[in-house]
Amino acid sequence: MTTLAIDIGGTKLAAALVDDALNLVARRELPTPASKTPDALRTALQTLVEPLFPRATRVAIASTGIIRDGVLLAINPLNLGGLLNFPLTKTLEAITGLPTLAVNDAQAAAWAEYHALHGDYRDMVFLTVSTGVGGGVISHGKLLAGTGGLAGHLGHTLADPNGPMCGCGRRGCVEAIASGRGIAAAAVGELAGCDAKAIFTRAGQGDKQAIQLIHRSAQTLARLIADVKATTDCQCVVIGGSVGLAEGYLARVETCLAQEPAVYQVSLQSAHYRHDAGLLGAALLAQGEKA
Ligand code: ADP
Ligand code: BMX
Ligand code: ZN
Repeated sequence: MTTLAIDIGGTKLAAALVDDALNLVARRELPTPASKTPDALRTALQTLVEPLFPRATRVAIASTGIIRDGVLLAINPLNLGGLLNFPLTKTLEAITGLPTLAVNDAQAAAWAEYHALHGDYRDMVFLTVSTGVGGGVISHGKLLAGTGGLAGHLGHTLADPNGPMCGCGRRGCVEAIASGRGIAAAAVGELAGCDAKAIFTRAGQGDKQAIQLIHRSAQTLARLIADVKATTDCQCVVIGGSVGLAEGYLARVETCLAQEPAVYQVSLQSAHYRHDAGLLGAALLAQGEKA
């Protein structure tokens, strides 16, 4: 079977064809439209998948947002230009005529990364530091989705009660500080208006504010990881997303985590599948569904 895998993030849309051996070909990417109206996302998805779906037998989507009954419900609508909900499976079924499965992006990536681990792992947590901060929890070898799809939304745990407002309506979430959007939102002066990617470039050139903004993100993520260790007793935490995979970021998180008491220490790894973890996890989950 050939799966058309789609990854919907707050910044970019990706799609590729994935075979049963998890080989990924014909990968395409487009920017995520920042629009409150579902039409813009529908049109972008159609453009993205049009050259691919004639070669596929099913569709598997990893998407930002809470995925409930095939519908995307934003917990942080600001990450999607204000879009609150979107009928994901219905839209892709209408475009492609193929059976479609949808799952949260970080949950999907967690599933792929769990399968890439070597050794006797039963409990692991995946964190994406990207437009937002997402999470996926594997407990006793099972992916936790929760009854309503909310499980693993670790970016919306509390980092600082006096911190910035989060788009989810809560003040001081991890996401509001550590995510790409959170890093960019805190920039002032010369760096005001820069995105996280540009801030990483400036940090590489020695800019003090840029280095401090990245440190604040890494410190916040490390504290979250200590909380995650206390909650799940996971054997490892895997980090993905473009911020999470940026050069030097994981090392900073490791340095911050090392300052926590020994009981909270856990091994950290970069995502084995890098930027394709969501695509491959969705494809794997579709393989596991007996049609
Ligand atoms: P999505 O959230 O759509 O899944 P990404 O994982 O690419 O997409 O995350 C987007 C965020 O990562 C943005 O805030 C962007 O500025 C930032 N970013 C993209 N590329 C890099 C990079 N090379 N280094 C650091 N940050 C990056
Ligand atoms: C947000 C939330 C999560 C998602 C996470 C990472 C929305 C639209 N998304 O916390 O569901 O997993 O961002 O998403 O509320 P990404 O866009 O950064 O990949
Ligand atoms: Zn929040």
